Amino acid sequence: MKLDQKFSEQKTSHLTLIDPDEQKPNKAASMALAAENGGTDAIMVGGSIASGLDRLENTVELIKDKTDLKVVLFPQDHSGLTDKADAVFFMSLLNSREKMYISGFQFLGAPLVKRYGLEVLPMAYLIVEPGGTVGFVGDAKEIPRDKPDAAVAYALTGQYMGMDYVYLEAGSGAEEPIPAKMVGAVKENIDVNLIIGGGIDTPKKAAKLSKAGADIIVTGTAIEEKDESAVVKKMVKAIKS
Ligand code: 1GP
Repeated sequence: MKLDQKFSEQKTSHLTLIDPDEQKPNKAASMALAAENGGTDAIMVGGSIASGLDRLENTVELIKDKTDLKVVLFPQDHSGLTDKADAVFFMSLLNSREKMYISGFQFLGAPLVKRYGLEVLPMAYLIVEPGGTVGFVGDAKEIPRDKPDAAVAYALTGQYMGMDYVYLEAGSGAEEPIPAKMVGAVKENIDVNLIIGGGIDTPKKAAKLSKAGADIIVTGTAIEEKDESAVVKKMVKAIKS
């Protein structure tokens, strides 16, 4: 089944983010296996800093060897692409000040996406304060946490440009995730899938954001730090019940 179909059919989905730069491929694969045992729906592979093609490809290949999960790329630029994956979030960082993050790296990567035959999931990527590393790297004009209307306007911009996914990103390891009020306001106004990530490190936070309207919850840091399978199991239970 295509990932897009899976995401549309499920009430709330859970994605586990693995940054190939953070650990060796065999460790990444065992994290993915633990996440699969915990009930995650797919693995996202990517990060703010390029990992190198060898590391990226080995990571994706080993994850696919060890699990039955689909791998969706979450590329920082065209160097985050590989034909070993199943799909790609073809993303534009709409609130970047740097045009390379809006359409430049996409221009460089699009022919590769076509040649690799990846399932394409078009996404509007929006950075909200504090934004973390990705806000800095992506030269984002971060959406203020107390301005849900600005998030709604950007999310609608993405939808009207034809994107099927809107991702509100607080930044990996953010102290607090996207405010529930902002999630609710965006959900109320868009008709496409809403992805929420950054700083979701407890099942309670995940449940709150799912209740507020997130269609997909992304967690990364939480499984890097604790017993992966148990953490994912609790997160998944919290968002799907
Ligand atoms: C980062 O939103 C993701 O792009 C995940 O964030 O590492 O805080 O879970 P965390």
